[in-house]
Parts: sequence; C-alpha cells; structure tokens
Amino acid sequence: MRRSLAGLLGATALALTALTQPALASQPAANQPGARTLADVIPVPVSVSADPEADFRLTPATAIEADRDARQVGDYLAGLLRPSTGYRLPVVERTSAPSIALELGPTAQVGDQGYQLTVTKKGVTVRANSSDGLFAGVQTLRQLLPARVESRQVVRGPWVVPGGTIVDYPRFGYRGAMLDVARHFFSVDEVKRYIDQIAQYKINRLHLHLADDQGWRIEIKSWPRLATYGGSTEVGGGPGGYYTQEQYKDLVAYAASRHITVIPEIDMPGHTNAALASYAELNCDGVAPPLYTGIEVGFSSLCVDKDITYEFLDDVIGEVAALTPGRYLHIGGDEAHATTPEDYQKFMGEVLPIVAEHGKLVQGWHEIAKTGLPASAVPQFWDTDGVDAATAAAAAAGNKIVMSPANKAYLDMQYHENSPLGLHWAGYVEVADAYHWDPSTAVQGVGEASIAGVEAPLWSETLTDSDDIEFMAFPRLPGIAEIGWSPKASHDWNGYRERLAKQAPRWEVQGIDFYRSPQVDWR
Ligand code: TNX
Repeated sequence: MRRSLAGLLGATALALTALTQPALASQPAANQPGARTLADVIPVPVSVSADPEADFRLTPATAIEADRDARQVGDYLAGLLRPSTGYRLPVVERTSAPSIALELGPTAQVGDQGYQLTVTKKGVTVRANSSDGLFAGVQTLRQLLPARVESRQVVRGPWVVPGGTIVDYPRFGYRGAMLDVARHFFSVDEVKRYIDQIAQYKINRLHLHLADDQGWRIEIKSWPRLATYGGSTEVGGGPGGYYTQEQYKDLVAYAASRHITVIPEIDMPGHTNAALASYAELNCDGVAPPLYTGIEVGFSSLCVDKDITYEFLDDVIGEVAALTPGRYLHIGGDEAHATTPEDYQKFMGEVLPIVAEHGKLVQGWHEIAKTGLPASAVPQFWDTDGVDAATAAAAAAGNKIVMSPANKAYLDMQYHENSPLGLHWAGYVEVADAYHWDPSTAVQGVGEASIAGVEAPLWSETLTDSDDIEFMAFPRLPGIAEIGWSPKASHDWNGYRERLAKQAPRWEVQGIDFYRSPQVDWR
C-alpha cells in the first residue's frame, strides 16, 4: 500500500484511528507523545507506506548489522543512539538478534543517493546503492525515533520506530550550505557543530567562504602572511583567526564522515583586501592597504595586469586543491565592482586554466557566467530578480547551475524588521519565504535539467558564534534542504509547517537556539 506524497495525509488518518488504543508502550509509535509518523520526516520522503502493526522497538539486545563497506555508517548510527538509549548497540557483520541492518547492494529506484527503509516488528533495514544513500536513510531513521534520542545522556525510552516502508531519493544531487568564515571567523569546533546540524537534513555540500576583504582563513604555506596577517582580524575588529592546513584537513575529513563534500571558496578578483593588505606586491601601485573590518563590498581588486597575481593564484589554488578531495573549487567572482569588465574577462581567462591545471573544476558566483566557461563550470545564482541573461546562456550551453536566490535562500537575511541579527538588502525572509520557491522557475531560462541543486548561504557580517549561526539557519535551512531533496509535487507549506513544528523538540534537546517564527505553531 505504498502511497505517493499526495497520500501522506493518510498517515495522519491512521494515527487518528488508533487513538483509542490503551497503554503507552504498546501503542503504535504514531500515537505516542510527540507523535512521529513516517510522513513527518524533513525533507519529506518520496514515498511512504505506513504499517501501524509493524512498529519496531529498540531494546538492550538490539544490534546494528553492517558489513565492511557499511561499517562507517553503522558506527555513526551507533554513535547517535548509544548516548541516549544507553544500549550497547554493537556494530556487527551478521547477527540473529533483532537489528538495524544497513545493507549495501543493488536497490531499485533510489539512485546513488537514495535509500529504502523498511520497519517491521523484527527490525529495521536500510538498503541503498551507496554509503551516501545509507547515511541518508540513517538520518531518516533518526527522525523516526523520539526527539529525546538526541540527548547525550541516558534517558528513558521506549524507543519505538513506526512500522512501514519508505522509498526515498533526492530531486537534486547538490544540496548545499555555505558558511562565511571570513567576515567572522568560526573555530573548527563551531564548523563541526554546523556540519552535524546540516547533515540531519541530508545536506551534502559545505561551501566554505574562506577569504574576503575582512579576513583570510586558510594557511597557505607559500604565502604565509595571508593567514598570519590577513587572518588577524574580522568585522568589528575582533581577533579573527585561520585554519592551519592540518585543522582544515580535519574539517574536510569530519565533513566526509557526515557524507558532506567541502567546497572551498577563495573569492577573486574582488573581495580580496585581506590578501592585498598582506602582500604589497599584489597591488597595482605596490602599496598594501590597511586591514579592513567594515562591511562594505566591491572596493578591492587583485591587480589584473601583474604577472605576480597569477603566480600567487597558482600557488594558492595549488595548495587549496591539494587539500580538497572534492572535484570543485569555488573562485567567487562576485561583486567585482573595482575591476573593469574588460579586466574581469582577462582575469577569468587566466584563472580558469589554473584551476584546471590543478585538476579541479570551477564553481563561482553567477557573474562568472559572463566569461567563457567550460561546460563543467557551475555558476551559482544569488540575485533576487530571477533574470540573468548570462546564467541562462550558460544553462543553454550545458552548464549546471546552483540556485541560491538571496531573497529566498540567504540565511543571513533578517526574518523581519526587528530581527536582532542579519542584513536585509535582499528583503526580509520569513520561514515561509525561504520555503516558498521552486528552483526550476527561480531564474528565467534555467529549467529543471540545468539545475545542479540548491544552496543556502550564511554570510557572517552580523554573526559571531554558534548561537548566531543556529538562530539564522533554524528553521530556514531545513526548508531549503527539503526544496533540494523532495519531489516538487510534495511542496506544501501547510504540511511543511506542521512537520517543522515537530522538529523543534529535537532542536531543543540538541541545544539549537532557533528562531520561533510566528508562522509555525511550535506548541
Ligand atoms: C552579497 S551575494 C555578497 C556577500 C555578502 C552578502 C551579504 C554575494 C555573492 N556576495 O559578499 O556577504 O551579500 O548578504
């Protein structure tokens, strides 16, 4: 009795029918306090078939079954469940005990990122073609358990997973979050915390904005002053900071353990005051400007006519490429108001081959579409009016586009006039605004087939710590994640806002300081 999304309402109906049942522990999971059904998950799955007779209950005897290739996901799942349940949850290759089985093998319908999840009285099976798919299935399973499973201390069960089957796979392969660590620096631990938070919603790219006017945040061994001097401040004049290459590798590996690929961005030719301040020879006049701690944009440019500019970029791109297992490097390219259009063309004409020589593909803000791009390059649309001829032309030429319209997807926009954090140049973006858009109609001339996916950028002019990140990302980020993952036909604000409300108890247990939008009945 698989239902497509339109039929998900049925799951609620099931929950209501069973309301007459007695004793808590024997009730279907859907009727227990903080009711969870298979259809409550964010992003909402492609198809759900509930079976209230088939709930599975974790016990101290439950094992996690995972063979060698699934072991990493198995260990991750055990790490999620052990602290709150207090159960041993051994990760084993084979068991006859009731188990959560993670199976890698040919799985119909779900592609390379999807999964099938089956819950019966005897156990849970997550099956996928890839470990990314298993990991996505584990994030779904996590949301099917009570919110208190997120506790890092032992708390009381029961730990009931609602019975039934989910078949699920993403609409887009690229579902990104961006964090600006340049305007304000965030520590390795703060970034890891955000990685854990976004992974819950099946985000699989973390774009790190590593260099801007206010700070250079990654150690470059051949140009050490970039980090030690260029990284020594931030917006407002705080101490700034940077990642050593070892720390950065650790971050990349941590993200990979959450099945997230890091895309490093070195913004150029504009947004480069921190570099220009660090090395006088990079300036056309040979004079280093002072460090900058304000929030204006568009005043800096690398010197397009100097050879040293490209020697510098060859070194920087080479070192960053060597730290990057992912295929893409992001070269910014936005708001180059201090670079003439002719210089911009010339500059990109030099830089695009440098990235290729270091074995990487190019991502950039959509301004790069004005230059002669290889078809592998990915422009990232950020504007608000949905019209950009160059982006549309790139799509027509075969380039894939990442969608980040600022008036929808920018997590740094204020929610409303009195929001304590954020900017509003793209407008105020309430939870419904962030949810209510469709990537395939976001930019004229860029249809579904030309879209790599979506990304929610979080610029940090006004943000200084994890609390600030969380207040801006939650609850908007899950909406962007759903737009990137769930079928277009499932898009429905009324259903979404109810599911969103059910996430709040999880965030409370996780210590996520979210914005209690009046658009959602948080209860
Ligand atoms: C625009 S959109 C920028 C950033 C700012 C952001 C603030 C884009 C590619 N660049 O430099 O931080 O607005 O919202």
